[in-house]
Amino acid sequence: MSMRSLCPFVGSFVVIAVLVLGGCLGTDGDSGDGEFSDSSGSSGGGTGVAAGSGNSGVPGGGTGVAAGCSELNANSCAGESLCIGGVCESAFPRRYRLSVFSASVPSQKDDGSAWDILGGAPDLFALIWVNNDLVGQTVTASDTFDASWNEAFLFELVAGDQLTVEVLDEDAAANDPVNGCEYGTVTGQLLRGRDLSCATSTGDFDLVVTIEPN
Ligand SMILES: [Ca+2]
Ligand SMILES: [Ca+2]
Repeated sequence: MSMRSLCPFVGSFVVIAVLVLGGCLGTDGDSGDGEFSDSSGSSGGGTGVAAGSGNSGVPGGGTGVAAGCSELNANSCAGESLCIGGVCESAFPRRYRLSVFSASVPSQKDDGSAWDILGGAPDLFALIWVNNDLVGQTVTASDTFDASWNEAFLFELVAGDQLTVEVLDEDAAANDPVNGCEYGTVTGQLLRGRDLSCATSTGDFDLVVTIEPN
C-alpha cells in the first residue's frame, strides 16, 4: 500500500507507567522519536521485588506485594515478554486480540476539501495490517467524523512482525486514506502496555486501539 509520509508519533499513556509507542500515518510532518527513558533493563520482573520500583509512582506498589507480574504494570516484565496470568510469558509467537474502538478524524482532507462530494462527512473504516497481510477490517461507519466500531480481531504475531492500523474513508471511486497508527516492529514493550491508541499532536485525529493476548 502506498502510504503517506510516515510521521512518527509517540503517545505516552502514563497509566501506571504504561508507555505506548504509536506512530501516525499523517501527512503533517510532526516529528518525535520514541524516547523511552526506561525501555529495557528497568523491569521489576524479578522475584519478590515489590512493585513500584519504577520512577512513576505505581499505585498500590507498597511493600509486601507478592512476587509475580501485573498485567496493569507494563514495567513488570521485560524484553520480549508480557504479563499473562501473573507470569511473564514470551510475547512471540502468540495469538492476540486487537480491538479497534473508535476514531476521530479531521473535518476535511489535508488539501482543505471535503471528504465526500457536496461536503459530506466521511465513511470510516479501519484496516489492520501485519506486515503486508490484511488481518482485519472493521465495518464502515457512515457519514461521521467520529466513528465507533468496537470490533476485535484475532491474529498471531511472531517476532519481527510489523503492525499497522489504518483508517480510510470509503468512497465509490477510490477510498481516501485518512490516517492511522503505525507501530513498526512489534515489541514486548509495546504489547505489555495493551494500549495501542495514537493521535496526532494537533489532536485532529485519534484512534483508540487495544491489544491483549488471546
Ligand atoms: Ca471521500
Ligand atoms: Ca459520506
